[in-house]
Amino acid sequence: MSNFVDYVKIHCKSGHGGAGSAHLRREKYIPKGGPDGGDGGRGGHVIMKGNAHEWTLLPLRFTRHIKAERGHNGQKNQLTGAYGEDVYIEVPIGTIARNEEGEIIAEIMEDGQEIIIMHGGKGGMGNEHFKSSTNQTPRYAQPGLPGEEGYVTFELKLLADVGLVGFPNAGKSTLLAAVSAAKPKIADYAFTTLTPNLGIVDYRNYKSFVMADIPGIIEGAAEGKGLGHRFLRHIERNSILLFLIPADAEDYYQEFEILENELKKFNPELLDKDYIVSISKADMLDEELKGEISSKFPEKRKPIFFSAVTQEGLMELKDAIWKKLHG
Ligand SMILES: Nc1nc2c(ncn2[C@@H]2O[C@H](COP(=O)(O)OP(=O)(O)OP(=O)(O)O)[C@@H](O)[C@H]2O)c(=O)[nH]1
Ligand SMILES: [Mg+2]
Repeated sequence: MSNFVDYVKIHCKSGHGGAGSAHLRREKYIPKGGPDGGDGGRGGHVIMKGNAHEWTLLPLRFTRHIKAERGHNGQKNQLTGAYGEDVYIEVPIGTIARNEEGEIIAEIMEDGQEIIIMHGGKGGMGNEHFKSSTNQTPRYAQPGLPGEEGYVTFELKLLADVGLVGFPNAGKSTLLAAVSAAKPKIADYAFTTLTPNLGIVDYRNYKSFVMADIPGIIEGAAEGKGLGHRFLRHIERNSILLFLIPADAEDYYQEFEILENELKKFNPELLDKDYIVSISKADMLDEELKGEISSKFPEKRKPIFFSAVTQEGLMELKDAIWKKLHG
């Protein structure tokens, strides 16, 4: 799978309501024609709709404006104006929409689900409604009401089974590339990965799970340092986390604690998830060093050593992930 567009901002506008009609009936043989102006139609809504066949927000990437149709005006003979046509924004399941204040206004949970994110303006009432004993021929009708308008941000959180957490250069993308068909960019500089990548990992006997490679997290990420903050939210929904500490780390346990701390600061619930600790690039270590590193971690956090380059430990890693996912 390719890169993930996870976030688009679109200016949305629902339709203005159609105006009511102020028409007065005038017919040859009816001397005093009364008001017969119909109501204006409602403006079109802007509707967000779940589509299980979409996996990314990519189709919306170049959409800047979305506008629903204006309601049609009321007409004579008490004809109500037609509704403005609604516009649908089709999104993958799990997409949320936020208003300009950043508040969540909608979340799509299932296929076909529709949520109106901007209501079309109400149509105005025709003059017929304003007829009274003192005014039999009102020449007044209501205008339609304006629709709503503003920027809406659509955001898709990755729905992955396991999320990779590590400093830049820890080898996250290399691992994803080694265990799935994904082809993330790999390089020996920090922040190679700028947007998350997803890959499907085949496991014994035609089973599989989804792994998400996200940009590296650095100290201070929760406060907005580096890219971390923007992407930490991608792991909110991953069911388990895999921490990667590279074999060339300066202080293995400290690096693990920094990562843990950033996640906790961002959202303490993240650490309620099950997680696995691993040491990547294990081809750089001999058995003695492995023993030494292992001894630095508490019993229930003993790391799994693996190398994406030599494939050492990959099966053990997958077994451990599967066990956490499916007990
Ligand atoms: N020796 C060795 N080198 C590795 C291994 N895995 C990754 N590397 C190297 O480590 C460097 C960083 O790898 P990436 O996979 O790009 O690291 P990342 O964690 O995705 O980095 P960011 O995207 O910047 O967060 C690259 O030069 C890789 O070739 C491994 O198993 N063994
Ligand atoms: Mg990467």
